[in-house]
Formats: sequence, C-alpha cells, structure tokens
Amino acid sequence: MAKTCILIGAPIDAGQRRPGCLMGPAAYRVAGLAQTLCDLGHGVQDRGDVEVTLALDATCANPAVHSLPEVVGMANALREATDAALETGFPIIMGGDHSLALGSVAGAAKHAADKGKPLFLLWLDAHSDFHTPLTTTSGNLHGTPVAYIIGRDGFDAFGAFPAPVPPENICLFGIRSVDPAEHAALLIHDLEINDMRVLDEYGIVKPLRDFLDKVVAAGGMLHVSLDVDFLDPSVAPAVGTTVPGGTTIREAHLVMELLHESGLVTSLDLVELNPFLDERGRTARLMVDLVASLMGRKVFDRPTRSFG
Ligand code: Z70
Ligand code: MN
Ligand code: MN
Ligand code: MN
Repeated sequence: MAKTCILIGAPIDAGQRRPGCLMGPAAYRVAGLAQTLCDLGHGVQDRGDVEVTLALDATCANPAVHSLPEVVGMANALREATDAALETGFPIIMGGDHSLALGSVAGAAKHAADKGKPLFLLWLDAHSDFHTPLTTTSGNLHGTPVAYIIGRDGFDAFGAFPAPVPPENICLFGIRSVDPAEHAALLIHDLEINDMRVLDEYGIVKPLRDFLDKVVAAGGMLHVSLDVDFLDPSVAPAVGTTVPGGTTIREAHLVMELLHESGLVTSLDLVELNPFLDERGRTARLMVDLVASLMGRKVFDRPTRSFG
C-alpha cells in the first residue's frame, strides 16, 4: 500500500564524541532516499532538517554527561515533528546519532497514546542503549534512549516520557555490546532481548515473527529504530562505534522484508550514519537499499505467510 513518507532531518552528533553524524541527513539525500521511495510508488515530503533550540538551562547530576542542551533541544524538536508527521504520513527520521530517539520515540508514543493504541518498538542495534544519564560512564547520551522510553528515572532534563512503553513491547534485536550497568538493569526489566547468541541459533525469522505476532495481537503501532551498527562493520563501515559480529547484508534485508510483509511499521529512525567515515557512500547507499526493502522493494512478488 502506498504511503506518504515524511523525511525529517535530525542532524546531531552531540550524543557521542565523534564528529560527523550531523552530515547524515545530507548523505541520505545525496544517496537518493526520496527518489527511491518515489520509484516504489510512495508519496514523499522532505520537511528539511528540524530547527533546534538549545535547552541552555538543562542540567544533570552526573558530570560525565556532555552536550545536554543540544540533545534535549533536538529531542524537543523531534518529539513535535514526529508526532505531527504521524498525523498525515509515515515519518522517516534521518539521523544523526541515536540520541535523536529520545525525541522521535517520544513523539511516536504520544501519538499512539492519543489514538488509544499501544506502541511497540523494534531496536535494531549492536547496543542496548539502556543507560540512564545517571549510570552512563561515557557520558554519551546516544547510549540512553531505551531507558527513557520505558520511563526509568534520571531523565529530568528531558521531561517525563509522554506514555512510557511497557518493556514487554520492546524488542532489542542484534545486540552484542552491553555495559555492566545496562546488563544489571536489563535483568530486572522484561524487555525482549534477541542478542546475537539468539539470532545465531534461531536465525532472523522466528524471533522477529514472534515479536510481530505480538504487535498484531495487540493492534499496536510499531516504531523501528535502525542503528547502522546493527550491520557488521565490514559491510557498513560508516559508524563511530564498530562492533564486529553484526548482521550481514542479507540478514538485514530479510528483517526489512519481513517488516514490509507485516504491514505494521508506522515510523522509522535511521541513526548513527557517519558519512565522514564512509567508503565512497557505500554505507549510505546500503541504508537506502534497506529502507527500500522495508517499503516494498522485492526481487519477485510472491505470496508470503500472513501474520496474526
Ligand atoms: C556504550 C555507552 C553506544 C551506540 C555506542 C555505547 C553506546 N554503551 N550506542 N553506539 N549506538 O557509551 O554508553
Ligand atoms: Mn544505538
Ligand atoms: Mn498525534
Ligand atoms: Mn549502536
């Protein structure tokens, strides 16, 4: 079914320490994201990059945390932009580091709550991003959005999360790098954790279909947050934090194809692309190709298993 794709640029790299992610939205535009979506029959609106007002009075008790005004400012802007875009179309947030999900998922959660629907979250990432601003030792806020989304303490500077997502509605998929404080917290919250150990044993299909069946059963909306480091760095080198042992191009496309077939996805983040570290645009182009699979590109159109 044709959608109205709403592209939202979120140029931020202050959620971590390596400059470059703020060129991400430009790289997606150069790699032809809009034209690719048009060619698949979708409508496309590029709303440009969001305008950020620095939250200059934002403070945090943990002195390691840096760039709070930038990250809170971006979160505020994206919360509004994502909620607004969901009124008329399918928001695609072009990042920007993963701290942008502090805003995009808040907007999606607010929108879902207003419509009386549960929100589900698929987190495609090498990392669990489950620190709070009080537990992070790196001080990099891109490592915190999942904790904010379930409503953990420590996020005073961001304001209360609009409608905290129940941990059971969140699926971490592809993770292989978890800090000790995140590990301890994950043991006491009931998120669905499909780490690489699980994916190696069962493959992509079974764990993902099980999660999608839950979304169908609940009549939920589904936000997908795709971190470039979900992929193996050998095929997606344009990322600051490389973690070996990531998904292959084929596995990542399969995820996207299954998501397309489910018809469940209502909003999407593309995060952590650092074009300065890319090799002749190959990572940007791979990300665009993955979006194409999510939005219906296939080699052959054939009947597939139905969901629910
Ligand atoms: C580590 C931290 C992280 C992404 C790195 C890493 C977090 N847990 N997230 N790259 N996307 O610094 O908190
Ligand atoms: Mn991440
Ligand atoms: Mn709304
Ligand atoms: Mn990551």
